[in-house]
Amino acid sequence: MSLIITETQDAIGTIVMNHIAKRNALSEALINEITVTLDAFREQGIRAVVLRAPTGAKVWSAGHDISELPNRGRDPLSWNDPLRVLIRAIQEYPAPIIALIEGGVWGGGCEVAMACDILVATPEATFAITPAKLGVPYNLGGVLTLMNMIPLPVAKEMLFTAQPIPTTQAQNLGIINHIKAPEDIETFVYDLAAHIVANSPLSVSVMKEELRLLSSARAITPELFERIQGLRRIVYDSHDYEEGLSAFREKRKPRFEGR
Ligand code: LCV
Repeated sequence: MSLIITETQDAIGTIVMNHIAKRNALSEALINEITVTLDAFREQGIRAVVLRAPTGAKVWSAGHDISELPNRGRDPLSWNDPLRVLIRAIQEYPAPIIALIEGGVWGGGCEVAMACDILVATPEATFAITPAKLGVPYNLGGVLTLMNMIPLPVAKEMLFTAQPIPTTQAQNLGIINHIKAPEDIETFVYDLAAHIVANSPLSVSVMKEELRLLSSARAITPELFERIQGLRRIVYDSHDYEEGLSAFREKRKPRFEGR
């Protein structure tokens, strides 16, 4: 059974993440279906994509599929991790992708939403960045996404507390473009998409790629990179990393010991 629902109409493509039983946890299977669909949309010349959960969803995405995180001793968010593959596929898709957000957005789900070009959310939506809750070492790409989108003190609060922030605060921070009531959000998003597809697709796709390249341009020395990787290894080699995953599996609060 497919984990997504897809539709195309008038050069606008829609991908509905539809793995409700696992709250749209970003499993390799779900991610593969999304990336295969984006490839098909690219072939069809789709000029705007809407990425969403089903209407009225309480959870947009529960983030990385925790059951697929590797055991202690292996980088859980390396280059080839499916979540990183999906984020690059969204960022490199040659047309705008609009996140239509209802419900809670958790962990890597926030990165997927923030990788989209335009975000429109209902008032009830929330956004939580959760590696600290799981004992996971956030990766460089994820940290850079946050640094590009929100002021450092707010990024630190979201990362250190792992607590959700409401849509109003996300809009004040510029994380999301618009807040729309559940009964209005669909019409609004597809009107926005219609404006995009009426414009020059070459001009739009080149500007999207220029913005991606410039916003990811960061001078980083090999020493800096290796220091960061060494710091992250301390985390994913730790007892606490294993404790975070076990606690989720056993549906209990983690007991982190700082080792
Ligand atoms: C696998 C899940 C998940 C899930 N994975 O429903 O950003 S990082 O670095 O942290 C990155 C590593 C990352 O993204 O990590 C994941 C971060 N996500 C979270 O911490 C959210 C974890 N999920 C929850 O807190 C709750 O599931 C929410 C609040 C999303 C929904 O709560 P609700 O009561 O509606 P359940 O918790 O009962 O979940 C329903 C089923 O989905 C599974 C969960 O294990 C349960 O499966 P079973 O029915 O088999 O028990 N599930 C939920 N999230 N991220 N599986």
